Amino acid sequence: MGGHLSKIAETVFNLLPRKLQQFARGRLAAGTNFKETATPCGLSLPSPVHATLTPEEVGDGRVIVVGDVHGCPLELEALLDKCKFQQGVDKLVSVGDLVNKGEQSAEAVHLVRQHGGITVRGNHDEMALERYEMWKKCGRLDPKYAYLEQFSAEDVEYFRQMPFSLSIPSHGVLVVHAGIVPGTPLEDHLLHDLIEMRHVAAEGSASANRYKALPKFPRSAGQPWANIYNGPQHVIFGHHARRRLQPCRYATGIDTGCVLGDQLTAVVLPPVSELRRRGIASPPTGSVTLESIAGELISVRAKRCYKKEDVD
Ligand SMILES: [Mn+2]
Repeated sequence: MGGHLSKIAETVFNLLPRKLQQFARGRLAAGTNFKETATPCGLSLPSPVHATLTPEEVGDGRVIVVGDVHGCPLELEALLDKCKFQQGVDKLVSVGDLVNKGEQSAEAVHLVRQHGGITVRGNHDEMALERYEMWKKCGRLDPKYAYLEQFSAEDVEYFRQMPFSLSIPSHGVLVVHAGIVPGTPLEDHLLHDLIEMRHVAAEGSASANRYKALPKFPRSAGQPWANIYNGPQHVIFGHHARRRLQPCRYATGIDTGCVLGDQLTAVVLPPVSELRRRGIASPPTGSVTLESIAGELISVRAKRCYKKEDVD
């Protein structure tokens, strides 16, 4: 299962039209050992593709991981206030989808950058970057993406360099936008799956414990990946607003539908000194639950409903 694509096949693949590449990527199984040379929208890969927030960078501050902001800077500001975010001490991390759906996408980006935030790439960030590059190439800007006119050169570079995952070894945490396929090493994932997947299905015999990410269309059965994921890292993710908070054992989904008028949620990870005080090793051993690293959920209510409930 999961054949290895030869160098020639890889070259041929990269010559295919972008839309066809996207379609094919959505249908390749994770773990096919296929080295991607572009992002799912055919853009340049960020460097690194998979980033790490080192213990030195974490220092003795908290790490505050916020859910899908989707152009709602007022709620993000309120959430950081409620968390008593300390600039220069705490680290801000976003699970991605800073833009679209809400009314203040550019302001949301500026607010995250002002706080020195690291954003893990979401499908909407990827789409926004694609529209930007198209605009610069063809001179036409999709009116839905008019906010891109407010982007500075630094904002654009920030988007180009958004990693597809962020590992935080001090707390045994991995942040991705959408999810990971249980049992598949991070490096073997299709980038498309990391920013798009919601459900997985078993592959092969039931006892093999192998899974594959299911495409969004056609809508198919399967189960939310976080229900069967069992570590070792605790995965913090967004993307699945319809399910709101997903407090699974080894993964926590924090897209609580702010733009839909519900809540914006953060996972607050305590400083390393606090872990020590509680007798918790850093890095933690074994499979990490939110409780085992004293992670805390903090939410604020949306000021209003900016967009009607939908499926993506
Ligand atoms: Mn998303």
